[in-house]
Amino acid sequence: MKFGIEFVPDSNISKIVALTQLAEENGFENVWITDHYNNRNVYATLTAIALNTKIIKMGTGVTNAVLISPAWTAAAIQTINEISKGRAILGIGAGDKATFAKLGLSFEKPLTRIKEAVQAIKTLHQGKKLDFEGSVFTFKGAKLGFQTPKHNCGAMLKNKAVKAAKKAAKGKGEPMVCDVCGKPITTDTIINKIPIYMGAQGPKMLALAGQLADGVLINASHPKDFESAIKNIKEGAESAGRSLNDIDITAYASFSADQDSNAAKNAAAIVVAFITVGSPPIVLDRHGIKKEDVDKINEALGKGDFGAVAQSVTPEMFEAFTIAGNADYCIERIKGLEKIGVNQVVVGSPIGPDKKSAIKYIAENIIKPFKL
Ligand code: F42
Repeated sequence: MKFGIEFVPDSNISKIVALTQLAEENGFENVWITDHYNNRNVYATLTAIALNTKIIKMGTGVTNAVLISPAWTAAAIQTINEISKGRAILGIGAGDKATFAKLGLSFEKPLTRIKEAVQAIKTLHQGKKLDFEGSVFTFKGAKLGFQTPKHNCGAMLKNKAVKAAKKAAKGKGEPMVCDVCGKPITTDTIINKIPIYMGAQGPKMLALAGQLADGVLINASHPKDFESAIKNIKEGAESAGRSLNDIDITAYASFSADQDSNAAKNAAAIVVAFITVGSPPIVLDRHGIKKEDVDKINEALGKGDFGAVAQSVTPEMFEAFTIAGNADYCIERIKGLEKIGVNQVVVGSPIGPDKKSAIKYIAENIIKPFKL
């Protein structure tokens, strides 16, 4: 099991950087930064993280292809890959419908849009010229002006190593030797690729991720929601001649840990309330959540009474939409996810009653036991 952490850049970037450094020191492998137009910019945040960390991998969690052209996204994440010395991951999804309405943008053909965007970004990352006429995007000879090639051992490569490999492939001269693994750098051992993860919930989007993506970020925390999701991903993967093992299945979960279970739950109550009211009836039914209980939350939200909102969250809602409790409880929940095929847990909002203490608590009492 891998552990990642999510931050929403709704506070000063220096604070996000400090929390990421703490996560890095404490064994989290990935940091994911959410992307909404009204928060600090995701790439500015990732730049600051890249310059101030050493090993943690970093991704957009997730950007979209409605507000931003795939060509712009391809260059932006490749820039982060260069600054971070090969640690970037692209997370991309259909985007937030409610936000787009505020910006006067339409949300047409989300599935087709993401499919074309991911294909375009892959081509651009390979350094190829993009000539493409799709039903959403058209590209006429677009090409990125820079590359971030890696050796297959993970080491970043300089241009002269790539040039030498190309010449050697034509029988002109010898390839250079990698400083890190000591093996020759040949055209066969050069990787021009940034992992692409798709944010997905719907059956078709999950299947598309199975066909195209290196990983899927699924906004859920209960095994019941992953059972059908993994089935959809598997179908998509198999239709493209891939295996489920090729895809990093990630639980992008609301999480709240503290040695005091009640404190952990209280910290998660508002997040759970928002997930509940935003969930379709099919998901509410799956978890036995009654309509009248959801109505109580909506009523309290309408009055702006957040105390009543938190009080209205039922045990079924906590169970369905968050992993909140002490370490023993969280470990049991993560084991349940692992059993059905989840490979990565992203510890998302609220993380705990106090983010700093929660990161240390999770590292010591949850990540360590998993790594033993
Ligand atoms: N959104 C953000 O804007 N910012 C974030 O930081 C963010 C983070 C995030 C993290 C994890 C995650 O899973 C999602 C996240 N999201 C974030 C939300 C994400 O951007 C998507 O909105 C979210 O994943 C919803 O996607 P979905 O998988 O439910 O897909 C929607 C669009 C859907 O309706 N899917 C249907 C399905 O079955 O999967 C397919 C719909 C379809 O087939 N459409 C046709 C087509 O061509 O697209 C057209 C149909 C027609 O009639 O027009």
